Amino acid sequence: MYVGKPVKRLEDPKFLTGSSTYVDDIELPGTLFVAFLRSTKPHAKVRVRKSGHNIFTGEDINPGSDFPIPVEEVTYVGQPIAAVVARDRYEAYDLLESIEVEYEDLPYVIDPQLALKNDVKVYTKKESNIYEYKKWEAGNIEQSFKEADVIVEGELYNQRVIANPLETRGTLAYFDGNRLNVWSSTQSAHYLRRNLMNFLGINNIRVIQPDVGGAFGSKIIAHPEEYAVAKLALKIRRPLKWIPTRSEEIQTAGHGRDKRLKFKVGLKKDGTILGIDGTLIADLGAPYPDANDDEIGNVHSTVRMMLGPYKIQNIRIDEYAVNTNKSPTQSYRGAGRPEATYFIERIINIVSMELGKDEFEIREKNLIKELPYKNALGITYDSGDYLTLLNKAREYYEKLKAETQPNECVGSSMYVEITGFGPWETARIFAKSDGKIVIITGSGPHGQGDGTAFAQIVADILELPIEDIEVRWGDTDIISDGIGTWGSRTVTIGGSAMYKAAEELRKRLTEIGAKMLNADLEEVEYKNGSVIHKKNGKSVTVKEIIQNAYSLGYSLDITSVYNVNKPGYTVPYGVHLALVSIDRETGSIKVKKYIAIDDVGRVINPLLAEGQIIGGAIQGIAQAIYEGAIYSKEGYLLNSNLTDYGFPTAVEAPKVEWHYIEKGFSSHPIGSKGIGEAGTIASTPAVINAVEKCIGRRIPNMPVKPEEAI
Ligand code: MCN
Ligand code: MO
Repeated sequence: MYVGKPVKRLEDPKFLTGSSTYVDDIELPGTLFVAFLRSTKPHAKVRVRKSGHNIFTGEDINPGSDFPIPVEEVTYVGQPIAAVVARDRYEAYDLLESIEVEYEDLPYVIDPQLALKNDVKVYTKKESNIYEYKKWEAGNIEQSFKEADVIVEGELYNQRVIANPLETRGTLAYFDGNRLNVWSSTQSAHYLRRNLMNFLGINNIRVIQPDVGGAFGSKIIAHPEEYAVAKLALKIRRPLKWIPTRSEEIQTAGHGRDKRLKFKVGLKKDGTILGIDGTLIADLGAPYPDANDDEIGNVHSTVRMMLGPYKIQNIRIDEYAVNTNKSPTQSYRGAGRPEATYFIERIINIVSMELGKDEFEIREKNLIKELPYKNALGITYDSGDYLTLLNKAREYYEKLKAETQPNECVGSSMYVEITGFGPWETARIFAKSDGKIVIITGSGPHGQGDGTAFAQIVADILELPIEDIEVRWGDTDIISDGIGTWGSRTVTIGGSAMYKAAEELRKRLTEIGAKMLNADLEEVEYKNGSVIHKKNGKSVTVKEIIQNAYSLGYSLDITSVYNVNKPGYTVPYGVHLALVSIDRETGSIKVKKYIAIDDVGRVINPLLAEGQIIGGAIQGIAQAIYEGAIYSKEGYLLNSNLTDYGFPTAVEAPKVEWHYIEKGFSSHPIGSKGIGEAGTIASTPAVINAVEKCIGRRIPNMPVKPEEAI
């Protein structure tokens, strides 16, 4: 059995030996380089002077519309407004400087709370800045507040952070006279293909996802530049490559979170939470349909998961999702759930400080103890044992507390989150004549290691050594359709599709084996990679079966689709702990130790899962104490480079210890739940809660500044 074991990543040899291939490594003869001119105004009427045949504007790409490239009106600094095509990137960036642009300034609004007033329009062609107002209500909040002994109020801001994967976005597009070929640093080849088909109005498109150096949600949607490069490739008929600079990347892609909650919570003296009343303001940044549609789903997740693992029956949230003249926000690791967990777990800490009680006591008092459970806003928590995990975590918490020195505190957070989204995923499996089994996923892993997990699953079903399995993905030509890698869905949903395809292949191999043994199906069994006659003991190996399949009239090429039943997600949970040390003279904060205890159902590969927790935790720790997009009043991102933007490195990384229990399996055949985002979701509040305890004052904003920690 491979499932459950720490199998080393099959992906790694090529990365470790430097033989991986990212978009920028692909060289096609005659490639031209594309660069984008970007708006220097937060809001303006714009006119780009076309002073050469190699300068292209919105009119060339999307005539008559401001999307994806504006023809008339820009709405944020950094928005692409024209493209140049040149022999190389140096010539391209030089050419950008020669373009003349006329701006006619329009009033702009940077602060979402001001934008809500609608005094200044973010985009003159939109009636209101409010993208969505929604009232969420369950139970009876007024009544619950009447019954409360204590009411605690506050405001919490989950700031705008930037995904910043090591590899920026990037696209190479080439129309070969027959079809459009697009190599892109994306989280899904098939999803990008669908987007390009819609935009370009042609179907003959092949999308290839080469090796991708991280994405963290920022490469789900198609960005304006990806649409533009594809369109220009059709016009110019030369291979076109676009690779943004790091600053362009930080300025314009992967912005996430940016949600503010004003809350009132009603409590009994014993810590029972009766109800939460609040106003949520989500800053969507500038209008861009792909990003805004993506982010609004995350806003809903924030509200619906804000009840955490607690049986709170009364809630009322006024949700405002509002546009501003800043870069659009979009999915960023956790996509709405980090904000939800942040809000509820910060409330738990604040309340425990107000009542003078231990936070674990408050948690236990309010904890959901029987599952499945439907929360007041309709989210079903499918399985697990929250109390057992909480108690186990409490032991680690006490141990960590015993280790603390002066000016050190232990913070904690407990999360539930939604993962493993449907509605479906595909898997293809085929046998090669050399006896190797090729498996292909319709999803798009980009660093997580799902390929290794898929090979483990298939090797177990076919009872073959993992070395016999070859894993592929990331090309719309090799599998008919697919969804992608996000929402911590890939191993659970993509893995279930693999499971289904492998079972089907095993059945077919057994059938062919029986034929070769001149036996009925009931007379044989599949075992250890062979089909064996139960009575006479004769057997044929998978390799022999593969070599005879075609002459016996069988194809060994199967594509399976795995469909997800309602509710269409599965809910892991866990408790994370951060031991934080503060230098009260300099205000410097360090996370010294980090312990995570999770239940993600069946752990397919503990090495991969632990890696996700380590990386995720560091990302979330960085949000608490290092990161944040800083905008000037005039709408300029002030920290759009790696010197100014707090980016965690190994130096800042604490030792992360990971423990897991397997109490809450999902209903999917492989029993797993997602873990790809859990670290990011749980760590931020754990760290802030620790800092808050140490300095004894409420922390409304992140990252915590040194002057606030003295
Ligand atoms: N795993 C496991 N057992 C489980 C759950 C997961 O062994 N019960 C393993 C899987 O085999 C896989 C990894 O953990 O290797 C993550 O699996 P899963 O939770 O299914 O998440 P996805 O593969 O769908 O990854 C998406 C998730 C998201 S949404 C973001 S954002 C994110 C993340 O993964 N972006 C990442 N982790 C990232 N890691 C890297 N290196 N780069 C990114 O861009
Ligand atoms: Mo994601």
